[in-house]
Amino acid sequence: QIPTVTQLYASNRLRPTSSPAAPPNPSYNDKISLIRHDITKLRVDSIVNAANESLLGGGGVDGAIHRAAGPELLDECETLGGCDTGDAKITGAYNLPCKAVIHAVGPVYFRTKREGRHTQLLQSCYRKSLQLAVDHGLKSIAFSALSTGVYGYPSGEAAEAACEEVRRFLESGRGDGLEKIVFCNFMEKDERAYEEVIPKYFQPA
Ligand code: AR6
Repeated sequence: QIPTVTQLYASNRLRPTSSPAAPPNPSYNDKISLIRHDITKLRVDSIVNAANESLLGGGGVDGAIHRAAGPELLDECETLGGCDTGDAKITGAYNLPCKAVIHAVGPVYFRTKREGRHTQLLQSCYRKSLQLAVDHGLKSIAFSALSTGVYGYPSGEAAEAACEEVRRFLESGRGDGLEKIVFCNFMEKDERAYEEVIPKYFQPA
């Protein structure tokens, strides 16, 4: 089971912050979850891969997803013609326990920060991925910590951008069809970052 924000407050794993960025909305707290896990093992409708513009695989979570899904995933990715940074494309999940894989291309931190586009591009990945899930009738979506590995995005800044965009998406009503949005981290530093940032956007009632 993947604990929701509501449950994480109840168990004291999340603590309220003194500097909230948005008013509390308890209905969101039942939709948002945080877990430290191998994303390829999650039984959710969709998982979000941290891909590159070629969509032809790579290391990190991308490599893990392609290995677990099997070679047919690459066959399908080859038909997609790549993907721009900040955008996302959806494929089947093949041997994975989820139903679909959303491949998002996060920004390379140092290059895009120089141009002042890093936040906007990372948030675009979250928004496009959420919209793809909604458009395909998928009820749950688990995000890997996009850009925080090889692409060098600092964990805290990435968690902030992600939570802000997810909150905005839910607030606009576009996420009404979604039942579960999971932040799936692999490294302790990323999970810590989410434990600090989530309370700013998803507060206890
Ligand atoms: N499950 C969940 N998260 C994972 C897993 C896993 N099995 N393995 C790693 N992570 P990265 P990026 C986390 O480097 O920074 C690839 O080569 C990891 O700890 O995979 O967006 C692509 O092909 C980190 O927090 O992606 C691109 O070329 C997060 O996944 C490039 O890397 C993302 O780290 C993309 O770089």
